[in-house]
Amino acid sequence: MQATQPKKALITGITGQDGSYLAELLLGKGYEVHGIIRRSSSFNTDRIEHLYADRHITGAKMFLHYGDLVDGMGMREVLSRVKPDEVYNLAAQSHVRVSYDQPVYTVQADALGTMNLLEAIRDTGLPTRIYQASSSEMYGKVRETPQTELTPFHPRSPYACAKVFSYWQTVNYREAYNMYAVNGILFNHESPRRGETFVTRKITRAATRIKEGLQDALYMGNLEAKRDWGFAGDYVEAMWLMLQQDKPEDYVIATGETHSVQEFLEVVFSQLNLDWKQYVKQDPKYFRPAEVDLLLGDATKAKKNLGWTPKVTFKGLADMMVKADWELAKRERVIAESEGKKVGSKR
Ligand code: NDP
Ligand code: GDR
Repeated sequence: MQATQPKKALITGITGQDGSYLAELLLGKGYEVHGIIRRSSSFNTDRIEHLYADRHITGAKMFLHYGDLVDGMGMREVLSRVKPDEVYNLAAQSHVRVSYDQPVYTVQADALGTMNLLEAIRDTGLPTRIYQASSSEMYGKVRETPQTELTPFHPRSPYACAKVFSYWQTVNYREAYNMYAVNGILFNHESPRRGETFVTRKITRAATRIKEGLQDALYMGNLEAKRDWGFAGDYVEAMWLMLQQDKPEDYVIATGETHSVQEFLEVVFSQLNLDWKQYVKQDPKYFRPAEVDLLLGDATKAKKNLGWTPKVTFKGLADMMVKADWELAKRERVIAESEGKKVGSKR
């Protein structure tokens, strides 16, 4: 009897926060995982280093391919070579503030990049399923709270406009070509692997470094914005579930709780027995030309159809991130001391 072939998944953005958790999840389920990585002059594979096995070793299950979403020809070439069962399009210039500095590039990667991928899949003629990383940022200037799959979009940044374009192209390829193409409208999700310039990680890095005497102040933007923050590890499971259904549909993924940036500051600094007001200063540089004031998602549909619910709470998430970053700060302190650098006293 012939052994069944493992399912093949292709992840764009595998080196990012979500890509690394998703690769871990799929490898655990026995998938052969392929990832697109960008050529970079310094290593950009830190988050997936622990998953990588030399391809010459028997049993290696993860393979990396150089590529860029902006390069449509390259995407076609990888798609037709790998022939994946499932594609997870997680690659993006994902920073909202940066999208104001690099609007055209953001649109090239986050909007046209998705088109390149959808077209490449259509070209192969294979029944490949695709997950598109849509975002709660698409709701922008919110028309109703909580936000559901039916809430209208009002994007407030070049990033969000690009994501709205990709959302509708995904819907259109589903309707026009009968492709299994779905949008996960994910609300903010964080982890110890979150990029260091996103607000939660910026706070946990700074607070723990302040605790270890490595920095004195934290410069921030708008502290009043409210977000529905969940744990990335929980959210990648929802991505996978969305591609395992009989019918392709779009889903909101959220915790159903909202908290302000200031509340996140309070929780994190108090875990370290510090008073955030003594260290946090505001810098206009971190304010956005247009802000998204309040996000709160309703994931009832995901709960009902996918059986998905978040496991990690707001407090649990902050604890997890503080713990990981405190370890990191302690190691940084040891290195700084061994190099004879001046470090402050422990607070
Ligand atoms: P990250 O910023 O951590 O990761 C982005 C990934 O995309 C990285 O692997 C990056 O590569 C890659 N990338 C960027 N531009 C290109 C390009 N032109 N071609 C190929 N690869 C590229 O994002 P997250 O993991 O947090 O998010 C994953 C996706 O989900 C993104 O599309 C994001 O917009 C979306 N999203 C995220 C949410 C969140 O709260 N995290 C919520 C809703 C949606 P490199 O390492 O080389 O920079
Ligand atoms: P967001 O996440 O824009 O929601 O996009 P981010 O963590 O960058 O900002 C959240 C809120 O915090 C406010 N803020 C600051 N933000 C940053 N980065 N730095 C600061 O110093 C600061 N001070 C206050 C912001 O103004 C904002 O209101 C994230 C990304 O992952 C997107 O890719 C994703 O689509 C959405 O989440 C859902």
